[in-house]
Amino acid sequence: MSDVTPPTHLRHRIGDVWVAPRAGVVEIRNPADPNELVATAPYDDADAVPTAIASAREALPGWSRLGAPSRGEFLFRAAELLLDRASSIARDLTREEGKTIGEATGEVRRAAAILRYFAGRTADRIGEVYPSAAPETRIQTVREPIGVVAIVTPWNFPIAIPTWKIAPALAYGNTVVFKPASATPLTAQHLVEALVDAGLPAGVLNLVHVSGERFGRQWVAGSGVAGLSFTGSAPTGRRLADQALGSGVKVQLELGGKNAVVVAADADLELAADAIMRGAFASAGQKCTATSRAIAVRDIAIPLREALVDRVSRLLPGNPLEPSTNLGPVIDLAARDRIAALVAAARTDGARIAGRSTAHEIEQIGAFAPALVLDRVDPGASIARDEVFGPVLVLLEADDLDQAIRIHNDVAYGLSGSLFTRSLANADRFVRAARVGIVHVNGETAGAEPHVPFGGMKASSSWSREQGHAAKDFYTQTKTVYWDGLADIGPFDLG
Ligand code: UN1
Repeated sequence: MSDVTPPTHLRHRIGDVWVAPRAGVVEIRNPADPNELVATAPYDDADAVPTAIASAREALPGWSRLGAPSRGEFLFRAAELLLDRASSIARDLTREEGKTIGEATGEVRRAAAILRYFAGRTADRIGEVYPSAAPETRIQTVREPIGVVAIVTPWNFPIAIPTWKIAPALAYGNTVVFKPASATPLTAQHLVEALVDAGLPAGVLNLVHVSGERFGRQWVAGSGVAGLSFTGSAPTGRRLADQALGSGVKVQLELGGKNAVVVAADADLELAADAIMRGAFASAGQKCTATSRAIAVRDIAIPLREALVDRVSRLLPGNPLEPSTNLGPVIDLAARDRIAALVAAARTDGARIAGRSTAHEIEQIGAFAPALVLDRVDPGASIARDEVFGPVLVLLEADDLDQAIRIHNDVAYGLSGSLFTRSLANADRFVRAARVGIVHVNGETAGAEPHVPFGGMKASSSWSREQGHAAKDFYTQTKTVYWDGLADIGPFDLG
């Protein structure tokens, strides 16, 4: 399967130059075939973070002063460029991250849609006018940028998530230091190239390829960064947030999930089984919105298990560049081993593998984890409570809908959840009781449209939401203007 495409040697983007590595590089290998070197990227350059922040600060006055719709033009152009380049970017995304080519292509198109959405938002109102108790005063609010924003993103959506942070940051007049996941620097570079090629002024968007550890040490130290938007693991997010809050930085976190689909006794079984499969096994389960638990009300538990066991056996691991492949690898061999250890521990605690994907020799070469359906799992066991971030679905049973909702809510996370039912009363009960930021009725737990808020409750987020109009709340601050001492223009004719 090895590919003849030569590796790309990646650079930082700081100000208006692409900066070569000074302190060695990290090798990015294709998770489906680790013999293939996809890219090399800088990893430990001491200067990259401070110089990128300085460059973003320098660019801030000019960028924030531009008329917002003029900023939108850059985003519209970048969207066009991503679409023009969609097939080659998607190919690199798959070679780097491992998701199937269909999913990768969809993700690049999604990034273009997000850019367009936020480009359009630059023509929205930026404030409001209020009356005052005093007749000679009128009060106005104006949204202003917050300043330099640090954007730290995960590898599992290596273009969509950076775009849904960078696009609103830029649209609302901020400048950016972007630190992508160390595992997916090539896709990050494609996004930055599209924005640079769209004509973005120097320093408005800076890209640093550094380890999380170096970034963690350097980003906040006396730097003048105003905001941090982070999506990734809970421990890293909490650590960065602690540093940020100690320095007065505005923070937004999107962390893990342990999302469940509840299947009521009156559900459309086929619809539910198909949605659970997509939610659990697309992107090899590596989404914070993935379905990792299916909670069936007793009467439907056995038919649901049979439907899922049948469907999972039809998943076949393969080269994710082949359009027919329906199960790609996980991100790397360490992730494969970590997932295998979690499954082994669950089995020691009594879980049973009820069904799995079909074995294939490619599993010997690449970082493939089998798609698994586990049953006989105790709702209190780690595999039923902690995020796996891999293709593992846990089946749980409940006596009735109320108990199912209790199990649904009884985890630390609260990102997304779904109920399958034909009853409006059941759906209404679930929608109100679910302690999650995103609720689906008769749909899969993953997926997010760009024009509505995205985010979780409890340990999944830091109260704020991303995308849609919610993005404005994070990437702007409000100035309240009292226009005092206005002239009394005297009586005038209202007729
Ligand atoms: C989706 O479900 O399409 O990291 C997006 C993640 C989430 C994004 C999910 N923040 O998986």
